[in-house]
Amino acid sequence: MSQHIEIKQEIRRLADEQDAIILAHNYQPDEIQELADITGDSLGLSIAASETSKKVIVFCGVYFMAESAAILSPEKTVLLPRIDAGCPLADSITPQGLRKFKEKFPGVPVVTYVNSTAAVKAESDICCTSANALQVVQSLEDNEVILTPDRNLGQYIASQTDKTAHIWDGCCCIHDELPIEDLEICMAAHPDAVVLAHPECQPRILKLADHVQSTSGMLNYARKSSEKKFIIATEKGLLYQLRRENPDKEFILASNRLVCKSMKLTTLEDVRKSLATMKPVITVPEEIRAPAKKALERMLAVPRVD
Ligand code: CIZ
Repeated sequence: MSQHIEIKQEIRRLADEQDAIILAHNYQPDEIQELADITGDSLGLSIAASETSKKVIVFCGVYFMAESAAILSPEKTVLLPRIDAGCPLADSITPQGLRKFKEKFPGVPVVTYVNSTAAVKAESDICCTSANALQVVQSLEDNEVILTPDRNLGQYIASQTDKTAHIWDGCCCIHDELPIEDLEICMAAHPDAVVLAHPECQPRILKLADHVQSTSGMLNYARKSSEKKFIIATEKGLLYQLRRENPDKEFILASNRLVCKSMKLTTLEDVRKSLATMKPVITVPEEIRAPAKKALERMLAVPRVD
């Protein structure tokens, strides 16, 4: 414990020295979220990164998130303490794969979830998050859309709109593989709990949920709700913020399988080392950054509803 205090003090000293802000995604380990200046979802953090006056962004999350920060803030130094923190969902689609998919549906706009690489965003017309996907799709005049890369989010959005959706077959294995039996056991043990599920879960899980929400949506919902007990069907890390913000409420993880190894890679020592060495720096080549930024900015012009 005293070791934690010392390393946190050292990180704070280095952050001041380097003029750095530390951002942590909602799925990061508890001690990283505790250390961070700001916690949030990937888009919220990238917006915070673009608005800060700090010169250095330490992004505790996975690769595509640091890329989004670099897309929106090319003048800042973006550090990703664990260069090996990837995202299987983002890796489920390549720019070449998307180009081929687009050829099947000429002229149909591509809506790409922010959980994607910069190169895939660059091939897209507009981005979306799990919090604003429906608003983004509805904001388009077209009656047909291509939704990438998450098939569960795609199917959920398609079920909420009259538009024809062509959906890429990717998924977040953590959400997709949530066993329905685990949720059912949890619901039977806590019949008085409200079930909040992330739209990256399979449709059969979403059918059992009282509300389908992004991570920021779940945080808002729990904050405002007069209910006292919640079953949470998303990555375990979100429980840290939910419990911190709502000490009078109970939060139960729907399954102990809801743990993303990539999200849990970052340690305090990684953050310390990253600030001490100013590595690894994440940059996005300009020919990818400019069109990817366009897709992100087009999304940012659509009002965000949580
Ligand atoms: O976009 C994000 O940050 C993720 C991974 C999930 C969410 O719902 O916020």
